[in-house]
Amino acid sequence: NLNGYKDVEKKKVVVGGMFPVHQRVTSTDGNTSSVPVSSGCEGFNFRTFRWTQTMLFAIEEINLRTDLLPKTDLGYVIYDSCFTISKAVEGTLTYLTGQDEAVPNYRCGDGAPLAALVGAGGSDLSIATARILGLYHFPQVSYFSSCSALESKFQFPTFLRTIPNDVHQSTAIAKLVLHFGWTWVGTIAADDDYGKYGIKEFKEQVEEAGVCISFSETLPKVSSPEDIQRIVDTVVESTAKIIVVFSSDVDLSPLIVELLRHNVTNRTWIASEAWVTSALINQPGVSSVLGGTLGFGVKRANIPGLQSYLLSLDPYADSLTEEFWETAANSTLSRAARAVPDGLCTGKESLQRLNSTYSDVSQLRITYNVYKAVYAVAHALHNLEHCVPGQGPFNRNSCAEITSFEPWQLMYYLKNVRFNVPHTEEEIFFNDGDVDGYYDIINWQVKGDGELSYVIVGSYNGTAQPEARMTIQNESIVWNNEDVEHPRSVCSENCQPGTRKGIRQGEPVCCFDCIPCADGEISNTTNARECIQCSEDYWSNAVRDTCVPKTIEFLAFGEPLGITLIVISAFGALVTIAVGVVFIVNLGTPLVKANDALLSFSLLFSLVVTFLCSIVFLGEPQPWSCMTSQVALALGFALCLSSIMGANPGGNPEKDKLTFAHQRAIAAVAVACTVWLIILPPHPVKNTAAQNVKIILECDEGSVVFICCIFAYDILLALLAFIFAFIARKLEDHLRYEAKCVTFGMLVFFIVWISFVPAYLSTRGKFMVAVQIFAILASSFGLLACIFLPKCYVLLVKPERNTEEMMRPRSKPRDG
Ligand code: TCR
Repeated sequence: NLNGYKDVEKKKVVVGGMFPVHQRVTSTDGNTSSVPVSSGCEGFNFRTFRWTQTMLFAIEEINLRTDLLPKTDLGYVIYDSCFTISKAVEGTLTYLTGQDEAVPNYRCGDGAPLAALVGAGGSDLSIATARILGLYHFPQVSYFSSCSALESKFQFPTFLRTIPNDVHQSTAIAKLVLHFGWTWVGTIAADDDYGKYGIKEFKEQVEEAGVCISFSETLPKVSSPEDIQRIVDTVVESTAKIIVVFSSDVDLSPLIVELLRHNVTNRTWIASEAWVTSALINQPGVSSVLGGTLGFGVKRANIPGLQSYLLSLDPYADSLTEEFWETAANSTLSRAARAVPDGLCTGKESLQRLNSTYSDVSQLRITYNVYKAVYAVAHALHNLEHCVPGQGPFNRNSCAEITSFEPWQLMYYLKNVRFNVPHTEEEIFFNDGDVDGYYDIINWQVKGDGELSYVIVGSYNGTAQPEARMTIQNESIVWNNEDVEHPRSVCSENCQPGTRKGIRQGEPVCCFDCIPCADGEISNTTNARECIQCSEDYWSNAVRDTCVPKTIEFLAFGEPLGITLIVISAFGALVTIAVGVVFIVNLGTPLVKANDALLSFSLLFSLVVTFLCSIVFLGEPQPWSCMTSQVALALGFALCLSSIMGANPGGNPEKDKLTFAHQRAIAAVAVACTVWLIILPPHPVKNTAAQNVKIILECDEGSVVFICCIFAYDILLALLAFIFAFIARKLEDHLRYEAKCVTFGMLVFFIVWISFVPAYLSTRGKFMVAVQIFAILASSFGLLACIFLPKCYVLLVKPERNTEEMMRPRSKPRDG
């Protein structure tokens, strides 16, 4: 007996039910000249009809039980909310007042109390009905209004539900997105509270974690082709590969149809609970678009006996079953099932064949929630009935009567109900009107025949510790491409070390350019915001991900150039010494006598000094070597040039004065140098500025002015020596030859040092030192060769020319 009582003696209680059996209301013609009538509904939904039947099944089951409400029978009255707020409100008012005679199923006229309303459908419907029911403190138990807005007990004091609050689901989706590292996602929300609140919550959670939303679209309630087309375009244009959809299947299906038409593949869809196992979406052929979808489904259960109950439906029971039968068999039910002409059905058609959505009990999720809701009401009524008088919860420990209780009294029991659901042993209780947030993670996998099957690949438990909430088996997920790897969805790829993020003006933070670090700057992490400047002695490597020590540069003794220079200068020094030896051996001979021997030796000594001081320029600069090198060079040249000047032939009358002057000058230079060394000593420095990648070790000369002065003095001496020699050129024979040699030697000296300046200025680092040494060596060799080579030639090869006579002044040149 579906809609009555089994036993007349039993007490009666009526449970209300509200289900969106139809998908929409029929549009009215807008005619205001006739009496308005409540609009009809259209679009019969088999899935929600199954829920309706499940409620009846549960009520029947409870009525048959002897342990639950043994002395009371449950009746029911069911309203169709047609997925529309106005219909839901209309139904609620009808239910509360009991006035409408046209209500099918059951008319509550015989004084049986109304227990609670199971319903009313989507969250926006429940929000509307809960406000009215709240006014009367009338309990409402919803099986699928999951919107987080309904959690406010202040606004909805008598609202309870057997579906988890969407806060859990939004958190779960956010966790899933973060789990796979997707930072660029699109969202699509239904234009109702469910979609809007769900997506809002999701966005808040992921944006906190740095995920960017590529696009946010809203699915219209009354779908227009333009709106759908716009959304399809957005999806196609966006680079986001992950799209989160918070919508009921009814609202989503037009979009899926259009996506199929445009063959929009290679996207991964994240399904909210409302469409994750929907047969309305999972039509043949959608696998190319929706294969690999991941979604969250509420707890699933098997309800034994439900399928046979569903299949044994009596087509003639009421107007809904009739309509169901007709829609399912696509024919008109003939009341007189005798003769069956074409287009009529008999009610004997096999339901199993007719419609699978209705009788498919493989994914009982919302259905199971309906079942739980009815049981929750029954248990609350049971507790109410079995209240021990004098120990009741109400005023003065009184109890409520099952035949005449007030809605708020039942509300008390419903709030505190705690029971195990038959067949599953799941324990149900309400915590502030909500149940625990437990979800299965469901993956849509394409089977061999192109059909999609739902595979559970993990779960989410909102009551667990934050780290342990989500378990997911990555390996068992099948994605929408052939890849084993999970898809990637980022706006810009990570910036590798060596680059930094460059913001794109006016775009989300997840979209950026990677800009290489500048010279001397590095970044050693991925997605660095700034490059870091290397410290002073360090420089960036080629890929700019580490600072490497700058190479230290100086002209070392060991390297080929250093060795060459040492060899040459040592050779020069040895030759000079050899010349000195030759002079000592021939000390008494006219030639040596003719040239002031002392001056010759001081000249030779100064040349040895200059040769050797070039070695001091080599090697890593040390305080002592910096001090010695320049001073020794300056003094060496000063001595050398003044000797040449003093040795000037020609019997200059001023010669003695000159010699005296230059001795004092040398002494002055020596004193000046000492002062210099004490006050502003040259010292080694690291030159990091000249070249980025190198540290050049060099000598800081202390005072540039001073060094210039000393060398200027050398140049002055050189000029004087040159001028004297040039004048002496016109003198007697052998002196003329001598003077020519000196002139030539000085010329070499000038040429070397003049060409030294540009060469020195155009080189860097250790080659500067090399150039300097070359100049020293070249000028020293030049002087040595020009001044001493002819004399040594005479002394060693042509000793016969080494006579007094040859040395004596003559009036005429000997040879042309
Ligand atoms: N809560 C949604 C509506 C909804 C739904 C569904 C609609 C849920 N699950 C399955 C159709 C089929 C979950 C709401 O509005 O609260």
